[in-house]
Formats: sequence, structure tokens, C-alpha cells
Amino acid sequence: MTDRRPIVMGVVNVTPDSFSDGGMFADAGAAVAHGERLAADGADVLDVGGESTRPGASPVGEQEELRRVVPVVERLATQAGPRVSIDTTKVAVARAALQAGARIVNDVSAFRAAPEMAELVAASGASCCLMHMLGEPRTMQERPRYGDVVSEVKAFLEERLAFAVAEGVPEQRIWLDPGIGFGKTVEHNLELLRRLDEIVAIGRPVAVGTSRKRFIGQLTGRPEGERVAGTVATLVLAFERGASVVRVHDVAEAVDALTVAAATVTPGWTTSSTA
Ligand code: PMM
Repeated sequence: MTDRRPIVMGVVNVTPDSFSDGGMFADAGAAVAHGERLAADGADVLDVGGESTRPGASPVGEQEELRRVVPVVERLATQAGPRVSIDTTKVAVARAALQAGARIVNDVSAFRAAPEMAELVAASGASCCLMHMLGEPRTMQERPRYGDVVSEVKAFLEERLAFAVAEGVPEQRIWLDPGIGFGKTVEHNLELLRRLDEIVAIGRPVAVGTSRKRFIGQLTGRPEGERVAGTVATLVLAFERGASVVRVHDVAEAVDALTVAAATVTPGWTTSSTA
């Protein structure tokens, strides 16, 4: 019965300027080794990305992004391992990654950067994750403002879901993500987590990406590498409020915490459930 824990998506950033792993995986071999480690730790999905979306990050050209991610996707997308998702807003990158074996397109622009992305996802049979972001990575943390952050994020996700469905993506292949940290203050992030059930009420699986993010540092005073415990707190609470997918750097910790959380909220769970 512990299979009711959320899907754990492990982050494989292939970027020299990534928010959390600071370029450790900038070459393909190191990124593949890291992905294999996350798979061994229990990741259900490996999310490969070649363009950093951390606040203030500069855009990466298409050729460079292709060069970074395609070899990594090719080597991680093996039959036996976790599904691979491609974290990109570019159609050419998504197309090449799908050809290399990726099965999920994680688009932080929710098909706004390239509306044709919807057509590609529809035609390829891939699943997708559509995320809310206010503004763009370069400027999104400059005084973000909302009336009611939860209602606005919810209305946005409903609109993007309707767009994707109108473009031919079957609803059952769409995940939604409130975009923690993307044009949000600490208060906005906490409000979204506290009222995550309102986003879950849309009726699609909800993905949450809090891993090691700045708001956890603002709350705990910890640098990026020491935010695992803070991250785990958000994962358990998000699960309790209905999250179906979590995107994390620390896969082993997330799997353990969510396995225990799922067993706790499942009446009648016994040790034989894990047999
Ligand atoms: N966060 C980052 C990148 N991609 N995708 C989704 N769906 N949700 C997120 O919250 C998200 C994402 C930025 O985090 P990183 O720089 O630590 O990978």
C-alpha cells in the first residue's frame, strides 16, 4: 500500500550555473552517473535539464542546450530504469529528447514560450508538466505581486490545462505545478503549500518543486546544501494536501520520508504491504 506515495522525480541538471548543484554535472558522464545514483536511490522519474531557471539566470541557446541534454537523456532512458523527463521550454530540445527516449516534457513556461510544444506533446504520446511562473527567470523575483496567490495560480493552471487539451493533449497525460519560487515571495510559497488542496481540486496530478529552494534558506538560515530537512518538511505537508509528484535533488531522503508518510495515512497498512 505504500505505492500510494507520490512519484519522486530526481533532478539531473546539466548546467554550469544550476541553482542547487553548482555545475557539478556540467559534463554528460558526470550527469549520467548522477542520474544512475538517483535511480538506485528510488527515483521514479529523472528530470534532465540543460538551462538553469534559478532567479536571475541567463537564457541558454538552443544548440548548447541540445548539446548538454541529448547524450544524457539517451543514456538514462533505458527500458529498466526510471522514466526520463526533459525540463525545457524549447520545442527542438523537447523533440530531440523525446526521440532519445524521454517520455515527459516538463515545461516551466506551461507552453507559453512555444505554443507548438503542445502539438509536439500531443503527437508524441508524451506526458507533460505545466508550471506556473510569474514573469521570466531573469526578472521573476523582482517584487512579485498577487491579489490572492492561490486563486491566481489556480486560474492560470486551469487556463493552461484547457489550452493543452484544446491542442490535443489528453487530459490524463497532464500534470500541474504551482511553480514554487517562480515569481513568489516566501509568503506566497508558504500560502501555496498551505492551500495546495485548492490546486489539487483542479483534478489533475499536482507536482511540487520545493527542493533546496531559497525560501527554505530564508526560513532556516541554511545554505543550499543544508536544506534537505527543510525540504522534507515541505514534501510531507504537500503529500498530506494531495501532491502526486515531487521534484527533488535528494531522492533517498524524499523516498524514505514519503514512504513513512504514506504508510502513516494509509489505514490498515502492515509490514506485509512491502513484501
Ligand atoms: N524548479 C526548477 C526547475 N524546474 N520544474 C518544475 N516542474 N517545478 C519546479 O519547481 C522546478 C522545475 C528550479 O530548480 P533547480 O534549479 O534546483 O533545478
